Amino acid sequence: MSEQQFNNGNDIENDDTLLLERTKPKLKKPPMFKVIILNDDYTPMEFVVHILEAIFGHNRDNATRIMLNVHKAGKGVCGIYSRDIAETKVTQVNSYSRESKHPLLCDMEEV
Ligand code: TYC
Repeated sequence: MSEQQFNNGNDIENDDTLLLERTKPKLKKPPMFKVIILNDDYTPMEFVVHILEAIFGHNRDNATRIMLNVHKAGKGVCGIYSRDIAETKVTQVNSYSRESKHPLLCDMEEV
């Protein structure tokens, strides 16, 4: 087969080189995930603030603001992470809440 038959029309050619250029970039950006905390009627506000500080790294003012927003709106974003980190945080929150006998739940959704 001649070199010409490999050329899809997007290539740059001269006498002795053939540079194959991709039409699409090969790598897609990895998806990112929002970690969402859900309101309930029983988990103490202080426990939610503690979770937001200890697991998501928020300072006390931001943790309190996020907690109060979830209390009013029903749910809210704790942070945005790669799939693995988001899954780990969701497991940490749900395990710690269950161990502490609080019904607090957390989930993730793709951005
Ligand atoms: N609604 C809870 C209360 O009144 C507080 C709370 C806030 C619980 C946020 C969960 O994700 C939550 N004690």
